[in-house]
Amino acid sequence: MKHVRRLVVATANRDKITEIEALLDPGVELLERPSSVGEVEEEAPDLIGNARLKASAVSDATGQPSLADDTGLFVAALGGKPGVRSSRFAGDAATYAENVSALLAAMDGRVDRRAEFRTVALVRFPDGGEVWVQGVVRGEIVDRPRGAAGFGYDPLFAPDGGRGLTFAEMTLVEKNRCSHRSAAFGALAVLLR
Ligand code: ITT
Repeated sequence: MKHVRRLVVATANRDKITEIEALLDPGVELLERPSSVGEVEEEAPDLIGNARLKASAVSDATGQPSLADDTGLFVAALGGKPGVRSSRFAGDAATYAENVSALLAAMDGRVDRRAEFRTVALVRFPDGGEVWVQGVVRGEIVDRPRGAAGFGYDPLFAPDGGRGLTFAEMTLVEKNRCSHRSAAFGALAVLLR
């Protein structure tokens, strides 16, 4: 639909950017988020809304197309939590380790361990146009953290078809072959070619 070569990245999370860099077409250059754009309050009720808030703030400030990734872990037994509040499950400014502990505690004794990661990847153009896609991976919450790779909830999430390994027990290349983020960015690449 639009042939895009350069995108200003709207996410501030370095761990997500590392995965995105490996997923984008080599012909697409990612430009750093300008420090003049302050932190954007993620107050929308869904991933698309938050992705749009982040990308609009950056494309408005730079006059360039901007790329946002908004991701959440949706756990069936918790009615979809932590969901859009995944970064703040254990409280504002929670660390990854605190969120992992809070999720393990919330899952204590639960038989239904089904969960899914969802990523919305959204590109906002300076004229206000946008394209977005969603990638989903289903799996389950394991009963103790396993693995040291990845970030966030990776030590607790074993994707379906992943030989029982958690994302944190996979290399970046393995995670990027089957993750929510790779599904989203694969679909986005087709739209931007
Ligand atoms: P930005 O707002 O700067 O994009 P963020 O960390 O707030 O960064 P998200 O709202 O998209 O990003 O993600 C919410 C949380 O979900 C994030 O802090 C991680 O704890 C977790 N998360 C996101 N992607 C993940 C992944 O691939 N594996 C494990 N956890 C992930």
